[in-house]
Amino acid sequence: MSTINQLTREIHAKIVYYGPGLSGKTSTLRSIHGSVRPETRGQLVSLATEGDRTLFFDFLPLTVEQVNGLTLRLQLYTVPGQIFYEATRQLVLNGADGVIFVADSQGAATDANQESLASLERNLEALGHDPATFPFAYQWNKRDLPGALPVASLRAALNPHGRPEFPSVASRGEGVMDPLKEVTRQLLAALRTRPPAPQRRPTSPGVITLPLSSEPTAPSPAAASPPKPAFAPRAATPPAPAFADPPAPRPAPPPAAMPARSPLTFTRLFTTGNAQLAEVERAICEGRATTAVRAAAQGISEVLGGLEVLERSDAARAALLGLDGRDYLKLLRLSRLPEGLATEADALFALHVLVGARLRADSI
Ligand SMILES: Nc1nc2c(ncn2[C@@H]2O[C@H](COP(=O)(O)OP(=O)(O)O)[C@@H](O)[C@H]2O)c(=O)[nH]1
Ligand SMILES: [Mg+2]
Repeated sequence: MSTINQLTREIHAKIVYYGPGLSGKTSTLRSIHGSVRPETRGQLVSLATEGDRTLFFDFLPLTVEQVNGLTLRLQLYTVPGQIFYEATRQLVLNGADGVIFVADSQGAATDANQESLASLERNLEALGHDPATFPFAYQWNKRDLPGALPVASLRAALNPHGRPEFPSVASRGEGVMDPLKEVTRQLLAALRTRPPAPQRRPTSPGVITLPLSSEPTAPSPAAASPPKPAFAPRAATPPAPAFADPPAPRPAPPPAAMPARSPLTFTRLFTTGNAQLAEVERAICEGRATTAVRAAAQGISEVLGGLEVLERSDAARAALLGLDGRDYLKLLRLSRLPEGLATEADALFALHVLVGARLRADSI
């Protein structure tokens, strides 16, 4: 889910490259990394790759352009293609604002393309996205190979609704920017035209969350709604309301039921696992900043450890969860400060990171 940080004037959005194994997703990120100006890109991180195969995911942070004085920061992810990594794909897709489907153009890959597209549709629906409006483009890759099918055949098999599509030769860096520009255009258009949705959860301080696309909602039972056409063109369906069936507002407790001086606490956001959070808050109130920072780092570690994914390292899990890498690294640094050196601001920052991580983990 994209966010606008009013303090830093930045829009953050996540774009996921989806497709079968070996279709060219990692090559696409490598080519993008190699073709943009160094100052606009971060490090390309490929996690646990074995030879040519991406076992977990690749990640590339990119600063694309200035929009109305706001800096657009994109996070590009790829998913692992192999069938048995479905859980990792779901996690990577969580919070995505747009998807580029990288198809292998070769005739032999037809089944794999179709299976991967079906998996994408399933996972987007499970996240509550409306395929008709979700920012999306196809990248027909490996156009250079003699076994490549005509684009018309790929379109007939994979793009019945005429969503935007682009040919590419990712290994030579050809055509990789066009689908990225197109999906970025779609998600910015969604940002301009959609009013902010009612907030269902409090967000981190200083961060406004906007529904760039249909916002992920809790998975709904498939039987409850009729199947929707995958990636139907925008014009074919009327714009769906952001929340077709808005949840009833939570009734406020009667004032008499509130303790006279109820302390403000984030633990009310969560029904379980509050010990660490309460410890951070208590330490802040008592002026024990170092304890608060260390307890928050411990809390984050517990959140990451609780994720049901194959990744072992906390850093990989933090990236999957969508934690801001700089925040995460800063918290780790603060937690290693000698006793007495952390400030109240450090402790409040640590609390903010922990609450953000808990909210993200809760939304999975
Ligand atoms: N001929 C050709 N090979 C490609 C192209 N894109 C990727 N490859 C090759 O296909 C293999 C798999 O690519 P990779 O990017 O790792 O696929 P991924 O599994 O989707 O990440 C690698 O050997 C690439 O060099 C392309 O456009 N043309
Ligand atoms: Mg790969």
